[in-house]
Amino acid sequence: MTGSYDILRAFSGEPIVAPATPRGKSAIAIVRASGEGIIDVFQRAIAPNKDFRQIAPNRAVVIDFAIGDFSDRAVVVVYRAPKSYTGEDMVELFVHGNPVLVDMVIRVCIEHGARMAMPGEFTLRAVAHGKMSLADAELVNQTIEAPTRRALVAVKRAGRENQILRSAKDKLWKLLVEFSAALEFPEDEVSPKQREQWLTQIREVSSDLKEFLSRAKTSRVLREGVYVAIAGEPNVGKSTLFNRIVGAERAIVSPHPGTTRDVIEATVEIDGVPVVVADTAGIHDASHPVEIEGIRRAHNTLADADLVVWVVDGTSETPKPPPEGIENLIVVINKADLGVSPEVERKFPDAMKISALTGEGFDDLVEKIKSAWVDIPEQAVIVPIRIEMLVGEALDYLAQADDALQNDFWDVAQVAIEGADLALGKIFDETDKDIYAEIFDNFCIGK
Ligand SMILES: Nc1nc2c(ncn2[C@@H]2O[C@H](COP(=O)(O)OP(=O)(O)OP(=O)(O)O)[C@@H](O)[C@H]2O)c(=O)[nH]1
Ligand SMILES: [Mg+2]
Repeated sequence: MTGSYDILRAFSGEPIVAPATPRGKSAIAIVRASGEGIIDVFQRAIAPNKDFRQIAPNRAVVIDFAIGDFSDRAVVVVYRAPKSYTGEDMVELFVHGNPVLVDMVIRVCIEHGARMAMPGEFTLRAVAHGKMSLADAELVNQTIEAPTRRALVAVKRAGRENQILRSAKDKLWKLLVEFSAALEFPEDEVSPKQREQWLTQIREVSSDLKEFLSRAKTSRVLREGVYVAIAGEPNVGKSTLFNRIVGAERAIVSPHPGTTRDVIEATVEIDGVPVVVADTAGIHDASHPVEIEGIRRAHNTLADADLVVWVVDGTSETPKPPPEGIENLIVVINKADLGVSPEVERKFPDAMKISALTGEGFDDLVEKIKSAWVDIPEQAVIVPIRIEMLVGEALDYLAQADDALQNDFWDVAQVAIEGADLALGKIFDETDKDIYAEIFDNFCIGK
């Protein structure tokens, strides 16, 4: 991935252009452009008779434009450096949402000196011009990627709480200065009181970071979602249950055992978490080759799932238990409307009883599914894995520093505090080119 993304080109300020809206028919499509001379490029490319320098910045203006023998009307907004998203001169053109037209505009801009933007290059340029920190830029992407309302709120909260990380870094920096000054004079014994103060400071910072990290870790499920597989013997009502969870007749239901063969997936939102639910083929000793393949796929799906709902037919005289080794499992007795056989009662005394047909017990099952993943804290934050890892790294260093201080290993403590400070610093300002490439390669074109 890295290597293909050329950071230095982004820093060059050369004019770039890209679609800012997804490809496809839409009411409006936006072409976005930035860089040195971009306003001039646009004028020459699409409206040579209009003096773009006369257009007031940050205002939407209607213009007539032409590309070859095609002409149309559009809305244009011109921004002047440094008052723009990227900090450079920028143009945004709002055209009718036809992808052919978007391509034409982009091509003609390229013919007049712009180049196609790399993914996230607008945001990268914003970082380059001090418009936002690297952590802010990552939050821009997380905002776009957040799959649910709850995830969005958690991303925004992380943005506000970046302050926690910044102030942790500031405290460490101050501590480092104080500490290094004291070490300058090794002949002066460090007083026990002084040492206690340093330890207290380190522990305060650690506990702030730990608290932040724990909220980020348990929130990951908001961003990534969970995968729930519905499994069981044939004809127990898996597809009926699946359809009820999804709220639509997605899977075929029939009284014939062996109806479902392919794995059928659908995404629903439960409690702000994106949940992919999978219906699978009934597991038993099959002889039909298509069914055998379906069962093989069912087993694979079970292995991948974060949670398995094993469905048992309550009326069965010979109910089978779920396969061994499933970590996260809920057993439900279905068809409770028809009564439950003594054998089922005996084999699954703790299982909940539902009727996928009538909906009886269904809400309890959803509650149970919800509680199967870790408790997501009220104050959930979603941060990129990169930030999680750097905070974790800082915490490791602080633990070392704590240990070293207690044993009067001053030099070791100093190096460890430096390490923690450096790790936190990287959250906002990274010097490694490859890391930039990795971050921005994941952005949309035009962002
Ligand atoms: N009375 C009653 N019938 C149910 C219930 N759930 C499903 N059924 C019926 O049981 C039969 C099988 O249902 P499906 O949902 O197709 O079962 P399945 O487990 O997906 O079956 P396969 O795909 O063949 O493995 C159908 O006739 C359903 O109408 C229930 O809760 N109560
Ligand atoms: Mg089925």
